[in-house]
Amino acid sequence: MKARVLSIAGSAAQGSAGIQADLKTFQECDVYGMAAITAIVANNSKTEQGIFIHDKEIVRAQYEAALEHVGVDAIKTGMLFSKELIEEIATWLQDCPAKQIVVDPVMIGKMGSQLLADDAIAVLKENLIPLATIITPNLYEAGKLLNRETLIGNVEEMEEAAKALFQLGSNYVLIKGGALKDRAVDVLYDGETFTYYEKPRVNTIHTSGAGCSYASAIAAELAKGKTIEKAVGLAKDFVHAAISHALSFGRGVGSTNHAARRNNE
Ligand code: PXL
Repeated sequence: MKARVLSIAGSAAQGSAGIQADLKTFQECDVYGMAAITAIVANNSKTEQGIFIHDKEIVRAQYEAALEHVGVDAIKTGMLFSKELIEEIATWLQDCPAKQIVVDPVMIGKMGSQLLADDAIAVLKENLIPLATIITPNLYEAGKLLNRETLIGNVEEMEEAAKALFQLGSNYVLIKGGALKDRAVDVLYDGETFTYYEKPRVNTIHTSGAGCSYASAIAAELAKGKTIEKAVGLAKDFVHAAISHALSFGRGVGSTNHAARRNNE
């Protein structure tokens, strides 16, 4: 049977991030993609109110429909926004049939949208992260989860942070170093050993959706039965290609290019 992956995340109307990025990634990774949409993000430069959070009943209905009609091998979570939604989703995931759960602890979008409420960090840490196979914070998110005052700035600090985050209860921690000054290196920790994933830094501002796509590609590879170490490597290659061939639409931050690996192989 085709591997099945469900994303529980927000819709990013501009198409680069969120559910849109997740589904494009699932397709490129040749898994069957599904979506339970937690919120609609429709920010633009002229409006103040562009974020609409779904009630938990709306998210639950989608989750149950996906599981009943198709079933699921892996779940990826992205923008969950509220304490209430995270508490609710954690109760479903406690006894869900997915063998792999990828939690991307998104907090702020590339365009500055707030994707996680300030009072939701505690339940993310206490209720959801312990259920995760792997969590995929960037440097900023890792720092926030650990109440760090200063930004994580080098590989040694990433290792330290990965050890501390591992205590929250996921099986693996992947800290993404995309925001490091000199190297684009990511650090995977399994409680014993570190694995490093490094690619040359790509000089572009058009990286919207990179984090969503990375976590989704990991979920897709896990659903197909790859080990974590292999899944992260394949996902890193996918996202590196997507950033190397990023798309600009002539204004602001452009999109990662999900078709890049396929078009440039
Ligand atoms: O890139 C993070 C992200 C995740 N989810 C949604 C988003 C964004 C960024 O804009 O809109 C829904």
